[in-house]
Amino acid sequence: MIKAFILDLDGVITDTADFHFQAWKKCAASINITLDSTFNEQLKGISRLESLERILRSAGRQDDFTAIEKEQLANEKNNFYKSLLLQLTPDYILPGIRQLLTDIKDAGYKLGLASASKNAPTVLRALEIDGIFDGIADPNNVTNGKPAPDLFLQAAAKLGVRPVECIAIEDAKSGIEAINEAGMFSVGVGDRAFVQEADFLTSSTNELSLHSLIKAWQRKNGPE
Ligand code: B16
Ligand code: MG
Repeated sequence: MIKAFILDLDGVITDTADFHFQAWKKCAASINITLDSTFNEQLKGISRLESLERILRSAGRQDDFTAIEKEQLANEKNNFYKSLLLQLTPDYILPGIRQLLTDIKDAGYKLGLASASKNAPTVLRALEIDGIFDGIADPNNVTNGKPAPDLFLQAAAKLGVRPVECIAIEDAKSGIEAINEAGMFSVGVGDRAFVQEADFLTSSTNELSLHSLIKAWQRKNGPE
């Protein structure tokens, strides 16, 4: 039986992925590393410090900085990212998502968030949807980030539901792996190449209706 829906934030509810990319590009440029959008795909869903490690490794520079210097670089990236977030308004909610959130709540399902972002509370406030979630996983409080299942399992625990009772939605390869590992029904949004391991694929958030998600779950699990 479906009891809850758990959503990713960046790339599913809002497109802050481009802000992350701009901030990492600026941070990387300060140490003479050039980032392109293809490489950026590998950073989606990945924690701040692990993202920095991946950027340094991509340029063979992983041993050039101390832990303190890495912390400083990650802080600089975050400060720039936060300055970009100041322009965020409810207009930044991706197409179809407001209706989906309303339909989930109106139908009596629990609503959870599983974002790797420590800025998630600020983003939700700026989008004016911070009050509607029944459980929000805390990335400060998990052992492993995506692709490990920890954030999704913590969200389900906060909602008081079992993983098999959850439909979870992600835009990143690491996120789909996390959902599958958690034992939830996975829904991938966006470029097929990155979310092909999902139980159900959609090319844009516009296609995420409550009806279509329930139908997809039933095709795999049988009628509720
Ligand atoms: P922060 P999600 C992830 O959010 C982003 O996709 C990823 O690019 C970012 O590095 C990560 O959050 C950490 O974000 O630096 O704000 O803590 O997709 O899991 O909602
Ligand atoms: Mg995402």
